[in-house]
Amino acid sequence: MADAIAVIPQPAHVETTGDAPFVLTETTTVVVDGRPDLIGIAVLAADLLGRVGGRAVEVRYSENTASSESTALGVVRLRLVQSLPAGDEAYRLTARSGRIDLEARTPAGLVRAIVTLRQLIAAGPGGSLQVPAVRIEDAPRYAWRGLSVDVARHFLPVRDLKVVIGLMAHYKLNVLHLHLTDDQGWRLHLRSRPLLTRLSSSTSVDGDPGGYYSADDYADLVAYGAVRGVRIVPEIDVPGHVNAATHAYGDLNPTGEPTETYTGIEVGFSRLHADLPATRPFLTDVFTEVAAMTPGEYVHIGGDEVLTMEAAEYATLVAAASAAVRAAGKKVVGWQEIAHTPLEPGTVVQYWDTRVDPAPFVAAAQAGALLLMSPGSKAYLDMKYDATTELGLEWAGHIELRDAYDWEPSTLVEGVPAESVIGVEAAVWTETLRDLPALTQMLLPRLAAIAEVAWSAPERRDWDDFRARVGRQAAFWDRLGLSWYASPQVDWT
Ligand code: TNX
Repeated sequence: MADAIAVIPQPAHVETTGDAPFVLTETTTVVVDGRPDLIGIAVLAADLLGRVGGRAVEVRYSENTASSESTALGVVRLRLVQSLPAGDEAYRLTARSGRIDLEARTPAGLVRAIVTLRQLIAAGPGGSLQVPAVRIEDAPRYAWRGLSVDVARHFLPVRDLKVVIGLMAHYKLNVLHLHLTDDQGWRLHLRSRPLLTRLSSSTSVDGDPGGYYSADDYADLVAYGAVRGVRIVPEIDVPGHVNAATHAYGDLNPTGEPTETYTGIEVGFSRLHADLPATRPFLTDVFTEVAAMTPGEYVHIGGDEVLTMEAAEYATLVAAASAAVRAAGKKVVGWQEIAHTPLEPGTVVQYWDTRVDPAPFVAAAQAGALLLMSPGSKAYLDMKYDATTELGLEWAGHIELRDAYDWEPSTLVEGVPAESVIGVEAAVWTETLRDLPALTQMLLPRLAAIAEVAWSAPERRDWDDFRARVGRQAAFWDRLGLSWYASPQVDWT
């Protein structure tokens, strides 16, 4: 029975009880208290279970079903309880014949329980579907478990991003970081700055088609993520990577003229100017509006790869962007390079460039910054798997599945205080990835590895065990019609 349990990421505590399994039948019903914040989750659970079973699963609200609950076989009961260990995403799952209990302190915890349940469903005798009798208690290691997606180099429509959000939720990731702007395109419509999308959204790398999210599209993504326990962190990348902005608003340039569109893949050439009168109003407008559209706590200001600017001007512009974000009531996230500037305590600094001296990054942590770990050589899922991989880049090396799995976020950078690390984020840059199949080919299977690094306690992680579990994910990806990479490190079943 134990090998029927192949959950990714590995839960904190799993105990098989040896009882008869729970069998999914046409009477399997999701039962939940009729609280408004639980209805969406119950519908999600019924939807996910129904898809696995190939037939609709009903939802019942418990005040109407007190009697049927005790008699009906096949109840999946969702409940909020206060008795679990602290942590918004902790949950308990108890499965036995006729009844499964999913308990958590918050709706987000119930979502984690639901995807664990979904992963436990396996083929039983006679074509049945069953869940082994098991008791699971689980909670994440890190509060921030993210994926950064570059929708600027190539645009991904909302329907494709929803597939990505679904995959993230399936592996208990909880932050979708959207890299919304870069030299090649501006992907979010802002009422305060309409020319950004009007003039700079139709371009992409290599002359491919562009696109942008309307305010309604963005709200739709936020809502789709919220039901699945995935929050959106929008990134507006400044003061470099801004050619889409300087193309739309010529007053951001010393000449006063718009820059040309850019569809190549060089980095580091575009920039804002601290001494131009248009610059600060631009930062204020953009960050204020993006913050207002975003219910989550964080807004990302970018800050990476500004190769043509003096340190003092860079620091001035990072401070101006940060001030606009804070004035709008949000916390600041920025790439590693912002560690070269004075930071307010609590600023999140995202480590990525494994080629440079990490001393400023370590110093920022010692001065009160929080660290998000996205090491290019482990977590950059746009890196090729090996020399034969058709798509992707190579500047941080090749990343096979085991490379993405076998690393420890708290000790990767020497001298970092372990308690400063708030989480782990994978990143996928899209210079060479022009659509969803290309994207998932790079994400799968490595996203599952990063998810386990972020969720599971170090003593619960084991490469050979992960290898066996991930081998059983292929059927799920195939069922969703997703393209994925058949790593030779895994026996795919
Ligand atoms: C570095 S990571 C970049 C991106 C590129 C990526 C390609 C970071 C903060 N900047 O602009 O797309 O490498 O792997």
